[in-house]
Amino acid sequence: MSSMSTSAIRLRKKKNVKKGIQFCLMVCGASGTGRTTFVNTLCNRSVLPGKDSDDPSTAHHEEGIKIKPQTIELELDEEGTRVSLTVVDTPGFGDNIDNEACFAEILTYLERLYDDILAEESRIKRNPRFRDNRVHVLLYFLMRRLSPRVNVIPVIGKADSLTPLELAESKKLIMEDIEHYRIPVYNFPYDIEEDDEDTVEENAELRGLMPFAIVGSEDVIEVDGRRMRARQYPWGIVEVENPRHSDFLAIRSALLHSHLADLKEITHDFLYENYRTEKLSKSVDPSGIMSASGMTGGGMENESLDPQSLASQSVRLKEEQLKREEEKLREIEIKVQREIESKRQELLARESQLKELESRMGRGETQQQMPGGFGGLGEEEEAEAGMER
Ligand SMILES: Nc1nc2c(ncn2[C@@H]2O[C@H](COP(=O)(O)OP(=O)(O)OP(=O)(O)O)[C@@H](O)[C@H]2O)c(=O)[nH]1
Ligand SMILES: [Mg+2]
Repeated sequence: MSSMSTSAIRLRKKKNVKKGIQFCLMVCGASGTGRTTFVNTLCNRSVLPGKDSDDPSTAHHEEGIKIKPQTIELELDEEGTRVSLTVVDTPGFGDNIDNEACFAEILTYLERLYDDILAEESRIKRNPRFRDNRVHVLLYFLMRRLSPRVNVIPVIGKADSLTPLELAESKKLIMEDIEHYRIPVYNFPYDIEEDDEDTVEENAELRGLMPFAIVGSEDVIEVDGRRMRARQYPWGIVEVENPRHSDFLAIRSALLHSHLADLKEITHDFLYENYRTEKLSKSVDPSGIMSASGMTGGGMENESLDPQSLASQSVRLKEEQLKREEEKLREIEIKVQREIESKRQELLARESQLKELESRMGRGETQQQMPGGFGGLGEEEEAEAGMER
């Protein structure tokens, strides 16, 4: 899916230069895990404000989660490729004793944006200023509950606080958990047969890095005459963009260059499409299709919600919906045909009555006409008329 011909890439670039391509990233994780610093490092400027230190008198209050979208324009390279990036921060996530409400709120947020698109799509006259705010990727880990609605990429924040051995071990354990619990994550999908060699190699490499080790910094430091984002410690310097220190470069180029289009495509073609089908089939038939397809609340835990199964589920739901609509149409058609047939019979009867009346009039039997005009003659009157003749 992420393979693209060079001319397509060139064309996309050309388009993007003119008009910033729109992309939305959500960052999710407990307080202090480095979300703000990562976003500011990614955008190379202060997008999200730092946190004021907690007031000890209120620090124990559970504030719940706040969902804060913010849009900035980014110029990516010397060619002037622009991205209109919306960053959605989720302060307060995971800070409560019971975090159920956080998941529910994020889910409601993701679904509300899908509902906005659904409503916009069904308008007769589209709003030219409508902005698609759907979230294309969510950065954090172990987000099984949210995966059916958004591309999730697992990351380890503040990776420099782990020794290389600890980091390798953490990565291994997290991937084992993801596999064991079959948590659907965006795993840089590729097809060895269909995709070109470069795409396969690039995606396999990115998949191998998961979960991405992230180091962020608000400071720009001069190292060997070059100014760079880095973290300075008494014992040395951690360079954000040094692949030996962190996977920041890999995740940045995946998000803002190589996989931006793919993340948007999956959001629209699978995640949103699946939501749309669920929603529409719910409104067509609230009786049981959702529970049958395993896509209701509990269905979120469904183990096979990778893009492929989402797609086939979506197709199946659509087929079922179409079948029901076809049946309804067929019923209406039969009803209409019956009505037409009965009207035709009625008309034929009237026509023959009319003909008979005309022939009688021709024979001067007009006085036998019924008082009601073309009401026709009953059997009795007909018999009477026959007797008079
Ligand atoms: N060692 C290290 N520290 C980091 C890194 N990124 C951020 N920090 C530090 O971790 C602390 C919290 O970082 P923030 O970016 O504010 O974390 P946050 O997730 O936005 O936290 P809240 O907004 O409070 O929920 C700050 O002191 C940062 O300097 C990193 O990559 N490595
Ligand atoms: Mg923050």
